[in-house]
Amino acid sequence: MVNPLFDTLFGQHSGNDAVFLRLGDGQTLSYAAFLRMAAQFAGVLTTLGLTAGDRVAVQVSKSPQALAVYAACAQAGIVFLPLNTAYTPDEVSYFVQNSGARVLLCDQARLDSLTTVAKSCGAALETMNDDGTGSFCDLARTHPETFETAACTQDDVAALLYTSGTTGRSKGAMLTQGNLLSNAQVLVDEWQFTSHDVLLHALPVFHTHGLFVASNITLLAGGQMIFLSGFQMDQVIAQLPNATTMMGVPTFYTRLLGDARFTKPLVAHMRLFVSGSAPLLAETHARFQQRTGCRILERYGMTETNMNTSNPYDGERRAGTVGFPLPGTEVKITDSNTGEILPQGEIGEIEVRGPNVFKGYWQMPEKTAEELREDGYFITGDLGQFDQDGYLHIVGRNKDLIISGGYNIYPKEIELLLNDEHHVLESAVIGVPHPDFGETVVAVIVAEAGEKPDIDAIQSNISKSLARFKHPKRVIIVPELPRNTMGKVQKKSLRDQFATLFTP
Ligand code: MCA
Ligand code: AMP
Repeated sequence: MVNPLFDTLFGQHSGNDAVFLRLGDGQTLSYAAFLRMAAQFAGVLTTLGLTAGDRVAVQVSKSPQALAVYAACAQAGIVFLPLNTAYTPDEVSYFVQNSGARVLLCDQARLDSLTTVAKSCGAALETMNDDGTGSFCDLARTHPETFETAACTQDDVAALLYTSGTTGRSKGAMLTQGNLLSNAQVLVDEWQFTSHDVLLHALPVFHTHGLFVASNITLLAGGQMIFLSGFQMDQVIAQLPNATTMMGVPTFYTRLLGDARFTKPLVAHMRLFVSGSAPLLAETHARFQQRTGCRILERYGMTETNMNTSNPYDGERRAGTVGFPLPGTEVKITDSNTGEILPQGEIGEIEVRGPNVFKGYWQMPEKTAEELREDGYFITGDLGQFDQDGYLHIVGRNKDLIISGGYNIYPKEIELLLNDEHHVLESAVIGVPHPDFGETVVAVIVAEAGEKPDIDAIQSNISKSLARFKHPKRVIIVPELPRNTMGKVQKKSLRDQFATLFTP
């Protein structure tokens, strides 16, 4: 095989006129047409001077073209670096600079704000809009619809996905062809995907869930995706009758349960609903079953590892658990201090090892060594325990992380900005329960003696640097932060104090 990822996921469909993508407006795109577009994109990237191993940063709205850039990168051996469309130019600047991306692709609407970023990072800036227009797409039309697939090995890096850290800045997780492929193969088998499946795809395609889990599985199985630009309730309700499966973050399912049109007859034909990226409350699981008769299948993954565990397709899907280790993936629960394996039933650090586990962080050997053991186990930062039947329960986090609507938010990043604000002495950013997003961001600040920080000004300053989903939904001034005897801020105490800000 010349290029395992491309040949297995994409190349197998060459000349296949079957439908791959169904769009919200009723248009369809065949596998063959998708591959012709990808070949043209690979041609453009090569003409722009990129060769195997180079990075292309992509901050574009969801569209078939956006997904075809991923295919083009795979075909040309180029490293795909997708970016959340909510990121501000400040945030994008870091990713482009850190990765050394030679090309930055963006929507026309962001061209002005990203011109300086691209220039200062030495990257070529091209545009790609979700309607197929833009400078990159124009260039593509001048290229042949075939491209000679670059030779790659399973160990070659296929994608660089940035994930924030509890200290300092984001780290680029290097995912190899083998990481992506092995996980897709396991999940197709475990979740019984076939060419008859039609996946309702309302997730973004810049994170593991929508990009790799959903798309790679469909590609491997040769099925179809109803490819919506995002989670818009009317469209989801309208398209559910045409789908056989759906994947989502818990917010999708709580929102569906809040809509009276979401009924048992509407989804009676559906064979599978998958949830992940954030904890699905056992209560949501139960309400979903009551409403639809279906039990959601919850699984557990990370950017660095793809999917690690899953509830069974056949067999009991146990609410409040993330199921069993996937075939080929080992999961152990260890003592956070000693790294020793703990007896069954005890709570400890979740560590995982397998072909799904990433190669390391881009140009950060020390960070890699801190989290990826020499024997291949990755220390996830999640706390869990196995029950008597072998189901994994995630019971907490050993990392200071907030997950809002499936997006990860690292408090440290926000605290650093808050601490620089006028009249702010110090701050603590916490996640509190939220009915829609699961958790949401609250900033607790202490004012300098005798001063009164201007909260509106603080919010406005933060919005210049950070993506909207990271903005504190509330900024609260307190006289002092709770600390333990060692002087460490007790975030648990703050979380308890503000637990009911958004929920009764
Ligand atoms: C949008 N907003 C958010 C979020 N999304 N705020 C906090 N958290 C969010 N997740 C902001 C908007 O900017 C807007 O701000 C306001 O909230 C309401 O927007 P709304 O239109 O309701 O939101 P939406 O566009 O419907 O988006 C909500 C969403 C979306 C559909 C839940 O966030 C989403 O698609 N999440 C999926 C994330 C995902 O794919 N995660 C997988 C990561 P304002 O109105 O104030 O301007 S991969 C991963 O975690 C691992 C590997 C795994 O296991 O899968
Ligand atoms: P990310 O960095 O976006 O890859 O997010 C990975 C994190 O999401 C994990 O370390 C977990 O904390 C969390 N996560 C993913 N799936 C689940 C799940 N089913 N239940 C609880 N947490 C989850």
